[in-house]
Amino acid sequence: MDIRGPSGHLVDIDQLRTTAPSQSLRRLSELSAGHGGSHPGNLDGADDPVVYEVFEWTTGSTPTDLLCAVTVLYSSPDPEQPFHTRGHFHRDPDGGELVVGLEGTGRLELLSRQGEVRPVAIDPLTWAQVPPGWAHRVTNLGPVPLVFLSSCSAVVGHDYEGVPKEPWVDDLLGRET
Ligand code: S6P
Ligand code: ZN
Repeated sequence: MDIRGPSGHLVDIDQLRTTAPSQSLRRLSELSAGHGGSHPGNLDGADDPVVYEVFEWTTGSTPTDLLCAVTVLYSSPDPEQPFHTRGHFHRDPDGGELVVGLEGTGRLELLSRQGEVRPVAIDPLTWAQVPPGWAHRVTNLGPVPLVFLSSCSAVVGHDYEGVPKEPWVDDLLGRET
């Protein structure tokens, strides 16, 4: 069974922009430390390109409600400096997360409070788990947008304090694993 739509993609980004109730994006300048800040635009030719867009749905706002998010992480024009999401801890120390790759390839990166880093490959229709208490970000290691779905408690909360902006993984090493 082929579950791709008429465009040949699992995910229709234009439709997400039309239908998702909550939407946000991050530009290169907001993520600067690991990105150098001098890439050509990848989305609209701007000097400060969109690195990723996030589309979110929630079932409510209690601890038993769920958050579902689709992130579209664009491909960097410089393979030496792949695009990644900012990365965060959850404010709820018991709040884990499920990550499912939809399109493209890359890496989920887990970072403990003690500085341990665990890379996990992200491929289409593969899943990975963020254990409670670990910071997490995703890096796009391919030539096309990396689209992934995340699911966690709706009230898990995002904590960006103490999360380094610099790369957590040596990307040349990361691609060999
Ligand atoms: C939510 C989940 C994702 C990220 C999104 C953007 O818990 O981990 O939806 O929010 O990928 O990442 P960041 O680090 O900018 O929040
Ligand atoms: Zn998260």
